[in-house]
Amino acid sequence: MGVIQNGGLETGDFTGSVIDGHVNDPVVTNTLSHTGTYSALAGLNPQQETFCAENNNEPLGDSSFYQQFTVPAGGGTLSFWYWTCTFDFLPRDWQDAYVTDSNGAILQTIFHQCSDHETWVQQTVDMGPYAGQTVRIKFLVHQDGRNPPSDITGMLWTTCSYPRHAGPRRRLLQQPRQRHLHSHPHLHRQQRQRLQSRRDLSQRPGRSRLRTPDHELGTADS
Ligand SMILES: [Ca+2]
Repeated sequence: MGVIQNGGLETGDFTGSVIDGHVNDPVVTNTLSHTGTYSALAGLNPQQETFCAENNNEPLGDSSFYQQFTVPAGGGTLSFWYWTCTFDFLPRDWQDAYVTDSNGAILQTIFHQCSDHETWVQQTVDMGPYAGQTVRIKFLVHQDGRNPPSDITGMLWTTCSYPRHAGPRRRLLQQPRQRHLHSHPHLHRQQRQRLQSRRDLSQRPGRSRLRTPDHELGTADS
């Protein structure tokens, strides 16, 4: 299980996330999915059945939601897909994605735009700068309520993935260990074999122990 909960919205609701921008409330919808059935929609006006169309019912305000999680020690890369629609442009309406701290203060603006992709776009975020921190990934759509003519803006979000054990952490732990083994030429043959067999064990899938305690290597010269 990854760090992000319900990343594909497949519960059909916002389980794992918090809605904090209520104009209008984001919704989980099966109108347009990437993989699976559902995606989350911020902005537009789904409460009045307006989806990517000009119906003179654009609200004025922010529609947003976030998910809070603790970034693993190895950082890693967060990935998500989004889909945008607009009849407006900056600086009147916008579609934003942020990394914030646990108080909601913005640490990084992933994007700030008013785009009309009308196709799924993948976005990745390097979480290395936030290793070990509790942060939020947040999605926000602002609409300026200009009617008529309505120039409405929205964004869908889905399929957010972020494995708990990111690749860089595993590599960082293995590299020093291998150097350590080869830097001890005076190890007895039995000790070398024992260490080699432990390394083989540690590389089996599902094995979590990645390093031998230093004291087990410390008998080489005695
Ligand atoms: Ca607008």
